[in-house]
Amino acid sequence: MPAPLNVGMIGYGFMGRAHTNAYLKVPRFFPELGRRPALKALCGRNRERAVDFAEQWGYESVETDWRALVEREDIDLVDIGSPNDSHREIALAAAANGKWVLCEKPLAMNVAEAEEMTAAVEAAGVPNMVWFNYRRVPAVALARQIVDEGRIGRPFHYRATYLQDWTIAGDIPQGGETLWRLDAAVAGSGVTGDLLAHSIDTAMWLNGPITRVTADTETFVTERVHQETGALQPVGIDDACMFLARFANGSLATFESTRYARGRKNFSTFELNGNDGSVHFDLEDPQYLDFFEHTRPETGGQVPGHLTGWRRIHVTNSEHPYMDKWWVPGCTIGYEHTFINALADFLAAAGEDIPAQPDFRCALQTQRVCDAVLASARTGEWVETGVEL
Ligand code: SOE
Repeated sequence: MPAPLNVGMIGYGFMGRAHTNAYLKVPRFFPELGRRPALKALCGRNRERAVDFAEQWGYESVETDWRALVEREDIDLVDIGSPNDSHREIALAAAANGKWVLCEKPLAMNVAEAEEMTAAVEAAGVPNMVWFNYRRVPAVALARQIVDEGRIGRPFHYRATYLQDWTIAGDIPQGGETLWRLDAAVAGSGVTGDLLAHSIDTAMWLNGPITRVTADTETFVTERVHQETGALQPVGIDDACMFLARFANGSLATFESTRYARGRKNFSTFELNGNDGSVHFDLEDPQYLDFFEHTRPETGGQVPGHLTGWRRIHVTNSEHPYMDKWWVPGCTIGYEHTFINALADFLAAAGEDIPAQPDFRCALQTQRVCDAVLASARTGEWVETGVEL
């Protein structure tokens, strides 16, 4: 029996739960992966809440200082599920201590931090990955398979939206444990880092590097009470962001994100249109992938005109990505499974000693696009992203 992989989880919020659930489930659904995660320690600043969380989810011990956690010899893997402004320092210390490092998205507050973190894990030679979980929606992975199989052909257009509506009310405060995503000092940015980072990661995974962008952002509520100080403070995040982009492969893109789209809860979509076909995905209907087939790469022949039409693929067959690990055809999986699938990919790659994707270097490219978007929104100019080609 291989040695357990001792996990030190930092953070007991939304992501602490999502990641912990993945550690618990992965050995049951991916039993071939060898090292089974063991919930060794949970780290959170508030001891009482950390103890409650540890008891509820089955962690063996509790730390309230992440520095103690990353130095513990009985920890193999450090998972950073704490707010964005803590990622850099924890990742550097974890890598220096030889730990495997998993980090919640976005990787960092900005490119400079992301570069430092990437250099640190690479110098330490430790397995690393960023939790861009939406790649692991089976329908999104199927889109990638369709691209790889040459069914899209020459790509022309990519279109992404990521819409939510939970910050419209002006009396929602900013900051503190629950609303740090609205505090620029902790989050780094608003929808650009929080939502568009997902869209950009998926876009570059499907359609290659984004080379240049031009963007505009808006902050609709400009002052909010800060939960920690009780004072009315300026809001520094982007509430909405839209940008145009060019991919290295010559295709054009539009991206739009906001937290002010009344009625949209976690509405993330993309569409890729190519010469030979198109794919469309909607995260609020995640078990489906829409595919339009024009040309068959197998024969090079066109689908007869009277038979063309969008095909709605219910992505639950055992032939579909990840689905042989889950239920019988027709039975769907959901949000939490994307984290389990991601963890399975990470463990499989680590077992073979190859980089799991998206690793820190890959997430650094997404960070480059995010920073270029924010820079463009400030200047109104097109900005080169500097993404590695
Ligand atoms: C923001 O509301 C948020 O929780 C993001 O932080 C997550 O990454 C996204 O998956 C769901 O929405």
